Amino acid sequence: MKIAIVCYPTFGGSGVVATELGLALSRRGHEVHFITYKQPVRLETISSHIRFHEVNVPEYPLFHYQPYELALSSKLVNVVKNYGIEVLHVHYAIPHAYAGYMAKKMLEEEGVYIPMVTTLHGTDITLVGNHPFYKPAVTFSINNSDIVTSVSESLKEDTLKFFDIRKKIEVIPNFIDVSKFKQKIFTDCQRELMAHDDERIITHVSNFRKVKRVEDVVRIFFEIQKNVKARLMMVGEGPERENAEKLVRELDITDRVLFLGQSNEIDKILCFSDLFLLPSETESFGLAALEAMVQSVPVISSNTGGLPEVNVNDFSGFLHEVGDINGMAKSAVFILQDISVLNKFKEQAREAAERFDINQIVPMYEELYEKALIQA
Ligand code: GMT
Repeated sequence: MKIAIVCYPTFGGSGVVATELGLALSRRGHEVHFITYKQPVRLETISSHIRFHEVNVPEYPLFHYQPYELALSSKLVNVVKNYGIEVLHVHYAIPHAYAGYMAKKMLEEEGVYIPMVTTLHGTDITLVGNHPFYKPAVTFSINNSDIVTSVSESLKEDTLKFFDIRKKIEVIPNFIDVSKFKQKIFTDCQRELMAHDDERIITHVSNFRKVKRVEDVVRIFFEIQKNVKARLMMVGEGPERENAEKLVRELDITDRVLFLGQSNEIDKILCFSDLFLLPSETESFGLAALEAMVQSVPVISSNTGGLPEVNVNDFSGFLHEVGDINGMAKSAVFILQDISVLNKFKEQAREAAERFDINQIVPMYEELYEKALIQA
C-alpha cells in the first residue's frame, strides 16, 4: 500500500509514534511518504520505501502568520497525485486533520478519492483543541475524517466528552518494539559516568511543558534522596526547565541533579535508569513511561488520563493522584531501597510493556487502512 503520513517532526510523542509506525509499515512492504516541515527526528533512513517531503512556507511581508495549513494541503495534493498515494494518515488533529480534509476535497475536484485516517494523540483534544479558538475546526475535522483513532480509551472518552462527535473512535494504543530491547542492547551503559555504584538513578524525560509538572519531579526526588542515595537525570527541553533548575538550586541539590537537555540517546539513558518519574497533570497515554518500562525501568506516575492503561499499579510501578508528591516519593523509596523489590519491579515493568509490542499494534493500523480503502 502507498501511505502518506503527516506528523510533527520534532521531539514529542505524536511525532515519535508516527515515525515509528511509518518505519514499521515500510519494513512490512508498504511505501511510506512522510510529509512535514522538517525531517522527523527518528527518521534516519530514507530508502525507496520511505520518502520525506518537506513542506515549505515562504515568508511574505503581508503574512503576520505563515499559512502552514495551506502549504501542507497543497503539498498533500501534489504528493498524492505524483506518487499514487492510497491512504492518508494524519497524526495530531491540529492542523493536520484540517489540512488533510482540504487536500481530500481539492483532490475530489480532480476525480481522485483518498481516505483519511486521523489519529488523536492527546493535547490536540485535552488542551489545545478544546480551546474555543480551535474547537469548531477540530470537531469538523474529526467528524469528516474517514476513520478516527485515539491512543487510549481515556482519550476516546475525553474526545466524546469535550466535542460533539458523530464518528466511531477506534482505540489503537501506542507501541514499542520489544525485540529491540530483548537483550540489553547497550553492552556499555556507562552508568559509572552518571552515578556511583551505591546510588540509584532516577530519570524524567519530557518536553518540560507545564502539563508535565516538572517541579513535582524535583520535589519528589528531593524527598526520595532523603532516604535513598540517588541522582536525578532530567532529559528534555522546554519552558519549565528554568523553573525546575531554580527549584533545584533552592533545595540545594544541584550536585544530585543533572539537566541533560534534549537527547537523541534516550534509550542509552534509560538503560542505566532505576526509576522513571511522570507526575503529569494530564497524559493521554504516556509513551515516555512505556519507553522506560520496556527497558525494565519501573514508573512512578500520576493516575491521570491514559496512564493507568500503561503503568500497572503495584506491578510496573505505582500511580498516585496528581500533585501527591509525598505519596509518589514514598512509593519510589519502597521500590528503590530494597534491591530484591527493585529487581522484581524491573522485571514486571518489562512484562507490562510487552502488551504494547509493535507486532501486535501495527497490524491494527493496516486493518484500518484496508477498511478505509474498501469504504472508498
Ligand atoms: O507529551 C506531549 O506533550 C507531546 C504530545 C504529542 O502529541 O506529541 O504527546 C501526546 O501524545 C503522545 C503520543 O501519543 C502520548 O504518549 C502523550 O501522553 C500525549 N501527551 C499528553 O497527553 C500530555
